[in-house]
Amino acid sequence: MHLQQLLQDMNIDVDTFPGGELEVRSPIDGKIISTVKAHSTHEVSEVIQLATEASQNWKLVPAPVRGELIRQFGNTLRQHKAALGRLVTLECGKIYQEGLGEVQEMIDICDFAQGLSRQLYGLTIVSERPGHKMLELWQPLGPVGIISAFNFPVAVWAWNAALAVICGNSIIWKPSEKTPITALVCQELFIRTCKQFEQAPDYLSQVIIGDATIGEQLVNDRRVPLISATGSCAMGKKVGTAVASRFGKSILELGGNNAVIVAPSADIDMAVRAIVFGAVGTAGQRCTTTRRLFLHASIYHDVISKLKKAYQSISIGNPLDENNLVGPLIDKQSYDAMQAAILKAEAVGGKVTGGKRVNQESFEHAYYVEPCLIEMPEAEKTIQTETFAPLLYIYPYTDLECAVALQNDVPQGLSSSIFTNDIRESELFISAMGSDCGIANINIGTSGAEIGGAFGGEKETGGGRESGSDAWKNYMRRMTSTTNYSRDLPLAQGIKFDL
Ligand code: UN1
Repeated sequence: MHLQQLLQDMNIDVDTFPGGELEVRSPIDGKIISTVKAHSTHEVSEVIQLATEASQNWKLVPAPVRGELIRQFGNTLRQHKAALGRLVTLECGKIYQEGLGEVQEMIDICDFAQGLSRQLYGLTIVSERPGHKMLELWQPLGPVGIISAFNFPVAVWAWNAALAVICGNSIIWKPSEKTPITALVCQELFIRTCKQFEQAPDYLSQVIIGDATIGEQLVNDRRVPLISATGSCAMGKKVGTAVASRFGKSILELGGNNAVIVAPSADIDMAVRAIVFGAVGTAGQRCTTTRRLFLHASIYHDVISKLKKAYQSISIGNPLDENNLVGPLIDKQSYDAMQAAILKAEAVGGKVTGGKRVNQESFEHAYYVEPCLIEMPEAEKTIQTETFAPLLYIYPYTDLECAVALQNDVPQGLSSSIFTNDIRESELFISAMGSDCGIANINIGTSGAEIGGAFGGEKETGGGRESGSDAWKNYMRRMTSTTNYSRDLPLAQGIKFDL
């Protein structure tokens, strides 16, 4: 699959991207597919200036008209879904079905955002003073910086971009340096849509390419009131503190350490399917990947043997081949981290099944691995770190409240799920005594969230919410306005101040 062909399929001129010093490799075979030019510090500053000017114009366009642009962008994506899905696969290595799923997620958020563009509702609030009324209004922010990770190279940008744009902001995208081509292509498709749309100002959307220093520059610039960042907890800590130190706003969507609990009453076959998809999908490289499994002692062996059987049937290989369910890891660094985690688990008595490198002869410079199950000794403290690889740590439990406590006993708080047919257990799980995560599912796995809900998690996951529900409010500033329509000037709190 050649990059040139995919670009042609989307009517993108190959010369649109001048080559440069940054090499882009496909994890499918580890070979260079293109080079791209990184932005200089001066250029990034210029981009921010242009974004500031664009936002001044865009915020004057009525929100439903802004929504119309996003509707049209959704249609552009529909037109190129297959080619863009393939490009996602080529650049980040997820299987083609998942590449298509990612583009579908972009289309869905466009529809959602367009609907929202007529529903950016404020409030009317009764006043304690006669002849007064209060309003809560929502206003655009300005340029929004979006930092995205390699594992969802297009969908996470779209969640942020679609909402930020209908809310009246301009956008600046800093994609992962591992996946800049998908970003440049999405930008091209967005610009193409803007060109047909009279009210869209130039530079409404821009992309900056480069390493972490470019990201830091964006994060530290006061002209960018909101930074939405997706990535590791370590990255988020830096971004969050830097933005806070200049009193900017941030939306952080960071690491997870997501668990599934399987209770005695669960539909075991359903649970196994969900666990396998959650643990091995995207080769374990989703922030929502299932990383820990708590199995009730009464069903422990049954589930383990079914999991082992399922794991054996998983075909691993070229993600463009639709027979394969698991593609490569992103790079060697990721493979090394996985192997180190396996050794660490073995050292404390973990029983490891799988985890070995495969297809090395056909893909010398690519890293395909068997997904790995690790049965952990009961006494061992639940694993605290997220390794971005298909590793599933399994623990037995006897008491549900203890299992929930163990599930919560990690620094991260993104996604969680329980498989049970006992209403007492499922209600406990989503009660104040239950899961402490941003996402808590019942009889559904930890990954594959729909765009309609607010997406994000607690604790070191960063606390941000993106995508559905009222996440749009993060992309606007809240204004409280009190109007006096009386002939007096009564003060609040009954204060007398007579001149
Ligand atoms: C991510 O891995 O950063 O819920 C996002 C899911 C996807 C999004 C994952 N809809 O798995």
